[in-house]
Amino acid sequence: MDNNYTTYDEGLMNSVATGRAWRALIAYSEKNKSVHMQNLFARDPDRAKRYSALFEDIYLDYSKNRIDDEGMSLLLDLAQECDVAKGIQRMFAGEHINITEDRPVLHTALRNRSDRAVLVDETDVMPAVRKVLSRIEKFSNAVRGGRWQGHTGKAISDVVNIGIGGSHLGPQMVTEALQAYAQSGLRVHFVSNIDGVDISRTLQTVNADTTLFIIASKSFTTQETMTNAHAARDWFLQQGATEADVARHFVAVSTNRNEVARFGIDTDNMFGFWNWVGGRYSLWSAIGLPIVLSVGFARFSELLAGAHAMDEHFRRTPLEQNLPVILALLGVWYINFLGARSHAILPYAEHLRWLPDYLQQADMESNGKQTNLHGSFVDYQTGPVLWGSPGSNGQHAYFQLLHQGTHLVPADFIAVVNPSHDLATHHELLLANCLAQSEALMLGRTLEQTTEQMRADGYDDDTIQRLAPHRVFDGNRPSNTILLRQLEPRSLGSLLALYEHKIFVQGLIWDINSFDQWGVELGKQLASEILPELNEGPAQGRNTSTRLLIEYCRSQTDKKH
Ligand code: G6Q
Repeated sequence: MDNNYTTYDEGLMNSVATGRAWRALIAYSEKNKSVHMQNLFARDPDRAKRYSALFEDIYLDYSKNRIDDEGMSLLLDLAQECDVAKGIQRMFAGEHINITEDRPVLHTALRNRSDRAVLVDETDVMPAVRKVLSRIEKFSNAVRGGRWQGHTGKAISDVVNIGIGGSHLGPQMVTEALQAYAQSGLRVHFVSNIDGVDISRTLQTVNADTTLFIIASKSFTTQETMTNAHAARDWFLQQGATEADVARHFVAVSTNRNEVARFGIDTDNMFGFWNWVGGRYSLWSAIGLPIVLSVGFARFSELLAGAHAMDEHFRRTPLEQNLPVILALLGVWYINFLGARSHAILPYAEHLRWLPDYLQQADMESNGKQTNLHGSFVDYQTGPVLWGSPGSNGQHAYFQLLHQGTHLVPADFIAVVNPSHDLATHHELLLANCLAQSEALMLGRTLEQTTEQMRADGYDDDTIQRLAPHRVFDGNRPSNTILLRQLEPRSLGSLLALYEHKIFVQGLIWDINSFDQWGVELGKQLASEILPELNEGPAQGRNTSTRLLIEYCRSQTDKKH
């Protein structure tokens, strides 16, 4: 589709939903929506061989999806019609594809391991990227080696990263994921919430003279981060340190040198990045500093290399074999043609416990959009509600709905073949559960099978008749399974880049800008208006609901401070 329409009405008329491929998919979905995956496997016993791929140490099985070759080829037609291949090239070429902020989108440059230049407005950004990486390497080696010392001459034992959103979720998730590679003796903490509980309970566990604070904020003006950063500095000074000691204990990661200096951090201790790195895509930049401090620069480089390998796959592989494209199209299939509204991320790996939170931001902030690139409201669904938590815990909680609920919830099961611990039985149980769940979701259990099973278990006919319907699973519930041979920096880097690009491809299909986040603005603006009203009372014209809530808070506040 040639996206050169410019007005609101033209945008609507040229909606992807009016295109040939979209209409063909609607017709296909009407014909095929009740086809059971069991039949797809029966018709095509080798299906899983064709609907799977190996990318280095990552095995992706997408055979448990409600789609056949005809459906896949129609989805690929849709990708062609939306010019996905051109969209990918435009991103790597540094075009200003973030049109509402007039910026290129080049987090891929941060992990570019090749000799290729990456041009932003005709300037190669790679020398600057390498320079920051080399400063990070030096600094992290000094901290980890005990040469960077606190103001009393002791080595650093604790790192506290203060940041929120994109300056928090990625580093926290990767640091946890790579715990097996962490340097013992250096603890890394993360503080993000404006709820004072977060910073105060963290400060209770550290000593001022051996703690390094990283203030991570692209803008260095984010209310939550700056409030927590000031609280940390006040606490630090109350512990007997002086203003002059701040430089040994506070470093900044930011794009805003002036604000960093204004806060009182020596700009020699600032690690920069650039406005072409979106917050939720920034863990590959200096925002990854806590990761480097935890696992060391060499491991961080492997993470970058893994992501780069996926970038190369993404930009060079034909659409039909391109893993991010395949995952994106399957997601579009469920959302736009089978009515799914959410997508579950189910890592069967405790070390990946923050992955759902991280992907929640990556996906929902990127594709939770209602306006297309031409300013029209879209007339189709866009990004799903993304949610999840580590297995097997979820099996004892919300899996009931996944198996027998009325919603269609496609899921990604993510597991690691070789664990980082010696508890072999635990790990086999974990893996068996993961594989069993996706199979159960796919197969289900018919009334006849249930009846037969209950009869074999010795139930009488009355009980069978009464209970069997409750024990039926209709199955046909789709999932992808992603197996990492091992949870190591390289495979993790590839996995994360796989999801980043999946999200981007979906944005291309939905004709939206995946790289801005205007939806978070209004709440922020209202919070600053309401803040003084908590003391002074609600402003004239405030709606009754918020007015009464403010008044209730005011009337019930204990006046102890
Ligand atoms: C991410 C968003 C958002 C951002 C935070 C923190 O893409 O832009 O989550 O990362 O609001 O912003 P700062 O890094 O500027 O503090």
